[in-house]
Amino acid sequence: MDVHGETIAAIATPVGRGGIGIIKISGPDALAIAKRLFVPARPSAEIAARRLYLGHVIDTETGRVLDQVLLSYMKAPFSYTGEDVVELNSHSGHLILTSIMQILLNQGARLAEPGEFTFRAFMNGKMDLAQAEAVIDLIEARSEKGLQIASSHLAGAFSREIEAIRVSVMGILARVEAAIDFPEEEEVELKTDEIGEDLERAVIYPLISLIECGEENRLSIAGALTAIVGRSNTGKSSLFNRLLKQQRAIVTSDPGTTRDMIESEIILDGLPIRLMDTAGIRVSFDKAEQKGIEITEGTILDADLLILVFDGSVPVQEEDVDILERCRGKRLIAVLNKSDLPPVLGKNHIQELIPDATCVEVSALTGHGIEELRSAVIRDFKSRRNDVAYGHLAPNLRQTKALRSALQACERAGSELQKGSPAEITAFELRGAIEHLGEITGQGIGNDLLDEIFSRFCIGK
Ligand SMILES: Nc1nc2c(ncn2[C@@H]2O[C@H](COP(=O)(O)OP(=O)(O)OP(=O)(O)O)[C@@H](O)[C@H]2O)c(=O)[nH]1
Ligand SMILES: [Mg+2]
Repeated sequence: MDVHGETIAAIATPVGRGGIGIIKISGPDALAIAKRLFVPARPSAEIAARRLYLGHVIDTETGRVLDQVLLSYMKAPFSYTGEDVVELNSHSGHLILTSIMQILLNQGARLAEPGEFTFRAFMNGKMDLAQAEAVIDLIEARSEKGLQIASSHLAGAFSREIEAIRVSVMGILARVEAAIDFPEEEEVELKTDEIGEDLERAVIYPLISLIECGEENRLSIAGALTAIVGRSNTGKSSLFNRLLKQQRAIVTSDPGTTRDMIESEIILDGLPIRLMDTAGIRVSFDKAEQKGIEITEGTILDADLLILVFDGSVPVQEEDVDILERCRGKRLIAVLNKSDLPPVLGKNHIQELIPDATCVEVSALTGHGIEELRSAVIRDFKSRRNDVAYGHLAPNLRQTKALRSALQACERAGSELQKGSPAEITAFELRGAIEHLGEITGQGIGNDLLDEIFSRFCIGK
């Protein structure tokens, strides 16, 4: 993305019919372009910043009135992008919005690329990269917790934390460099123990906490991946439909019904859960089913939690044990389904197979035990949330990678220091850590990476 003093425009509200639609224009010619199609209701009005003007948008070619609108103007640098910004609030219909957009483009604006408004805000120093990324998280937040985290990142809480750590590393680096530059002076002599302790307390420990927080809070933001797995015909799809409270997956009495994985979202106690219904694992010669089984195997590895379904009305079969083996090492809840039928399998049988797993008896057919299953899922996710130091912060994957690199550099710096290696080596590692921390807020970051980050945005943001 390149900002060449061009003026960009985009529809900022979702496509579809609604009360109000907003078109945003940003760049040096924003006001001049808007004025060509905007006719104020009070003709004498000069357009001042931060006021709302009622008027009409006209088709510049025919002079025909297109819509009644409200216009607002935010003068650079006091706007979202830091440039001159004009917003037009029109009625919201696909045709009216695209007609206004077309006129703006004819008058010299360029269609904004995805995320270009936020990109410009970043380039103009209105926000750093971590804050820009929080804009996407805010838009995509699916739970109360996710929203809280995104808004505190947007407000700069995460960036301030990173900056504080970076300043600590710079302070330590200055002490190490002083010892390199003035080796004879006693007061700048390298106090290895003291520096090592400071590094541990003010840098390494906070970095580890932040990384852990990312893990903890990722579930709140991205949604916890919960897969319903088991032998075919145990009632996985029926259970999936029950949990969703809708008939989403096809249920039949034939084994091998589900082939494609089906995903849907439910919110349990404020936590977004990405619930998956999978193909039952069994030996199959059907190509589509085999593919489905392969996908199930991958899903088992990725899932944060497995709901392993047994048919309680028949004895445990070889295929049940086979699936269980694939689930070893994963967090799982065992479900004994079909409790409406005469029981053959009991909780004690499951306990023998999987000693530490929670086991719930349900009937996907009647709904018996479903509430208990919901509670077991909630309990499982709640038990993972420890009291973390930065409960309102959560680095994303990119940020976590940079945090890890910074942490490793600092750990190496610490051990070189302890070994009594030349101070230059410690200094080198600390400089590396400073760079990695800078990547998080966007200092010295390459264009490719910027493009990749901003391409995740929608047009108009
Ligand atoms: N009696 C009874 N039947 C059930 C229950 N749950 C599912 N079934 C029946 O079991 C059969 C299989 O159900 P599905 O939900 O399709 O099972 P599945 O595990 O998704 O099967 P595949 O997709 O083939 O792996 C259907 O005939 C369901 O009506 C239950 O709780 N009680
Ligand atoms: Mg199924």
